[in-house]
Amino acid sequence: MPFLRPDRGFDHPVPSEITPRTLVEGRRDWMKRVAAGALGPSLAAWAGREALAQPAAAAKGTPLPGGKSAVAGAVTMDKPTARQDATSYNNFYEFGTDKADPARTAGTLKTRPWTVAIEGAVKKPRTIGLDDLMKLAPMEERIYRLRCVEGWSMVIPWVGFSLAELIRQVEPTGNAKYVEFITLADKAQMPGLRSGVLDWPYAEGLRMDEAMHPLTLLAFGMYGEVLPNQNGAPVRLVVPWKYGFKSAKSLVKIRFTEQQPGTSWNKAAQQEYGFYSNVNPKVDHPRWSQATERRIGEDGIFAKKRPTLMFNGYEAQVGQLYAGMDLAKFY
Ligand SMILES: Nc1nc2c(c(=O)[nH]1)N[C@H]1C(S)=C(S)[C@@H](COP(=O)(O)O)O[C@H]1N2
Ligand SMILES: [Mo]
Repeated sequence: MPFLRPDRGFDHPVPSEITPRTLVEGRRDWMKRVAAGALGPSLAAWAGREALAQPAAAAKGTPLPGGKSAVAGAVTMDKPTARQDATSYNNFYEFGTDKADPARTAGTLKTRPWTVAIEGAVKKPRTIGLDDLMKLAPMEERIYRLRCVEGWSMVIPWVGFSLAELIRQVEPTGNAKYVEFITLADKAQMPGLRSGVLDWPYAEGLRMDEAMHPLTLLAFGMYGEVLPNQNGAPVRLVVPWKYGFKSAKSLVKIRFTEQQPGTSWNKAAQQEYGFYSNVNPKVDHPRWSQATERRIGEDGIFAKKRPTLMFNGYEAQVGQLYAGMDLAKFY
């Protein structure tokens, strides 16, 4: 991104050196204890459907289990990134531009009460409270690769449901060709807004068919718990075949439009960040190659980088959305 080098690993704590509390350990252990009733009846209930009907206040570490997903490509076999890494090496410029800033400063983000306004070209515009939004469809666990445009990647187990579930309920009109995503911009809660790095509020967009694709996720949790603030609490977008900046955090507005919406990163550096921003090893960023990536926590910063996959490995699922398009032109 304009003020960042593709690899800032040298400036920051090396993620692999942080003692990991892995997803696998943490979650399996938690599920085992729930199954054994060791946490008592009230907590065991959290693991069941009641938890989805009555989401808890978003206290730190609140369990948010997701069921098995039937969506093709929803669960990668790649080893999940340690939770500690995924929650301490973040891009969330509203809380600072250093990778360690969001985990340090996002505690001020107030995630309740929270509403998301749905507006524009829909028959049923409405403002939905977080609790109602969370009940809109069953939560699923999706284990996705996340590829940042800066050249690093992670594997994150999200909890949420397809954005398509929400879109169907608000009934887009024939004029809805694109979807714009607007995130919270509140100076009182977000120290990073004082910097002019980006045009706030952070805004992103998708074409309607991309937004309707079952892999496009509205996420409320990760690692079996509600989202930590630094990862975009209480609700964010996750678009696994696009560079990470398309996955807007802390959403407050979803607007259906006829024209392609502007996006914050495109406005900041048009020749560097296009509207589509599909992960593509053959189309380099003007200032660095996109052919390879460093997997956070796994490879170590001196290890050989791994090849970046077309559409981040989701080509079988999403390739047809771009049939006939010149992806070097529509980057
Ligand atoms: N509102 C907002 N959303 C954002 C960003 C941001 O700065 N502000 N950064 C993006 C970038 S560049 C990436 S790589 C991902 C990082 O998500 P993570 O910290 O949960 O891994 O969030 C994206 N969503
Ligand atoms: Mo990113």
